[in-house]
Amino acid sequence: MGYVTSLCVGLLCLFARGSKSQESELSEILSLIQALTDQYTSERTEVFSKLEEMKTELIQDVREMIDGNKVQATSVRHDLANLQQLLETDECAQMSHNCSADAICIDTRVSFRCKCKPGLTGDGYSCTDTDECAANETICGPNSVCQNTLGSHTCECDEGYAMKESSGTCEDIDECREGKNNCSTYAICENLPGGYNCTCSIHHEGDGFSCKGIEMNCTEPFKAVRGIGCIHITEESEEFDQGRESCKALGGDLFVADNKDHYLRLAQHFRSTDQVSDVKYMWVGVKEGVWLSGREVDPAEEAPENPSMTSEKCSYTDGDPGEDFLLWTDPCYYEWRSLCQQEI
Ligand SMILES: [Ca+2]
Ligand SMILES: [Ca+2]
Repeated sequence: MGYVTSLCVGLLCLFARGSKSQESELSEILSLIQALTDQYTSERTEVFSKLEEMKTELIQDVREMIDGNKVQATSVRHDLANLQQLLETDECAQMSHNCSADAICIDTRVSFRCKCKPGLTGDGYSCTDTDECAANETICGPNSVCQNTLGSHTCECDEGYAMKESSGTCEDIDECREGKNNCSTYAICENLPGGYNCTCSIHHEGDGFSCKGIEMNCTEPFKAVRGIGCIHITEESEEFDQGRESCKALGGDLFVADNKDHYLRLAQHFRSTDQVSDVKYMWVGVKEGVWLSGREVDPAEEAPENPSMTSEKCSYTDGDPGEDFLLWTDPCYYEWRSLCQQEI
């Protein structure tokens, strides 16, 4: 404040001394006023109000001097009018500024300022966009496409990917889990990076999007159960080896699940029927590496050979619909019924 005050007081003194022609002095004053105003445009309101106060006083002083001297009054009045007009004009609102179209115009007391829009660089009269995509190839992260825009850029995820808010990157959409797939009801959906696969389930054929059941030619007494196979439960309770022979005599062998899903489908089938409610335990075969209820079968411990057992323990299934359909072992001389399967 001290600087402004002393300078302005100095200007008034300069004018009052009358050492130069009034016209040139006024012009000098005006340009200094403008310089001061520009200098402090962006400063605090306190400075503005003080400056405004000083301007009013200065203009008043000049008016009084003109009235007193009656010298070149017209010219001085004209400059004063210009000064007032400058102070009152909003170049931004009147669109009389020459800021870049990509800049923001800010009105100041005697002029205006140009400021490039966010994301653009330049002096306000000319503004240039930065191509963030070219400047940083990894700005959008993996699995996305960067698109430069004026003042910014956008990141669009590749097809099959979606922006995950927690990580801020494009991650694979699990179409199978999220139900965003067109797989047939009779198909198995497999999630893949950026897509998914549909494969018709067992005993169905088609392209995965449209699947229909294939004909299952089971011979009596085997019954076709789609998704499981041709199966039959023996009437007699027998030891393991005898039960297996009974299956073979009917044209099949002991049931062996291909994988965990196959086994779960079998469990589901029995749960949905009351077929085994009075059977409970059935001899079955077992294959190495098959997972049952999340537990890996250890063939050495649970079922040494497939499907014939040479150890003293043989594999059976607990078919009680109220229980988990699990695989267990019992001494092979126990007598259970057998779950037989016929190859299609
Ligand atoms: Ca840009
Ligand atoms: Ca996917």
